[in-house]
Amino acid sequence: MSGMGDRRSISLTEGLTEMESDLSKVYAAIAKGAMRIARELPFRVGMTSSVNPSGETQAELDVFANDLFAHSLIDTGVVSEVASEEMETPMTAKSPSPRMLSVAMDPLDGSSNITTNNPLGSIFGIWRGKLPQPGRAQVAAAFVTYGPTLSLTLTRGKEVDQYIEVREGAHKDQFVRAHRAMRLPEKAEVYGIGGDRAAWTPEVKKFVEKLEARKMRLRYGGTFIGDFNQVLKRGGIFAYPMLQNKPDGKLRILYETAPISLITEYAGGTATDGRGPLLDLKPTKLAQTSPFFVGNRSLLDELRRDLSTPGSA
Ligand code: FDP
Repeated sequence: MSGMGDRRSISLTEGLTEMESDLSKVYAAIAKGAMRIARELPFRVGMTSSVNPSGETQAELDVFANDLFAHSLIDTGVVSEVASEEMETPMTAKSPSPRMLSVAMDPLDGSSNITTNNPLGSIFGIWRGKLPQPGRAQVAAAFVTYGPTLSLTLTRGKEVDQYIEVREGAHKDQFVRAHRAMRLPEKAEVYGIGGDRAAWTPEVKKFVEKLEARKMRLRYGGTFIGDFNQVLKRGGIFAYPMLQNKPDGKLRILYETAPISLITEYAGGTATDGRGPLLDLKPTKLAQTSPFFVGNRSLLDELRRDLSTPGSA
């Protein structure tokens, strides 16, 4: 992975010139929205009385982030459809066309962390044409972390770059490239597995016991994006597996796991639902969930072997 800062600081505006113009407009809208949300965060920590399509009570910030991103993405003029974890039906452009881009997003990942001041995120998968489509068909993907720093990680061709917001100096209030062509480190350091341990399948339980025996570091903060970002930087595995009472796990394919799987593959890692590549799943519903495991190839190969030999993992 490249170190902090290229020799000369590259701003996001410069980085976007290396991309197709419709995609650069989408990334610019995401960057602008992310900065706005980061500034609003301290003032919007309440809950609303409404629920999202998955039945979860919406936080004020969920609604704010959803409206902001959905409108600004449609306003780029290159996006025909925005599907979101927070909307029952997608928002569409006035004159949609199959050649235009479609965005599936989780506008605010990890809402339960709002009140505790832990990291939050936003996730975006970008396709051409109507959704749902398999993750493999994505033209690009991006995620934002709202943490000690505001970062924007995005695919550029088949590479992954990470930008951070600069708070002083010549690039004040701009995103500047901190990492170009990121790669997952070979050494796997951290792991974070969601769901009730008692509800894990015996194979998942035994796999995790092996990670523990190797003294890998447990990192589970309750925001998928925050936890995944640690895997991207430190190597390891994040999972929200199949549970005894929830065989399809919790995380949504289009809004959450497909975009992160694309980013992971471009950074040299891989992701699976426990049966095959996550990116090859063909969701038929926008909010469809699946079991999810993402991280270093070597660990995921090991997991695949353990999952395919039930009881003897
Ligand atoms: P949240 O419910 O707070 O929105 O997207 C769902 C998600 O957060 C992920 O960000 C997170 O990894 C996971 O759920 C946490 O679920 P658990 O509370 O079951 O651990």
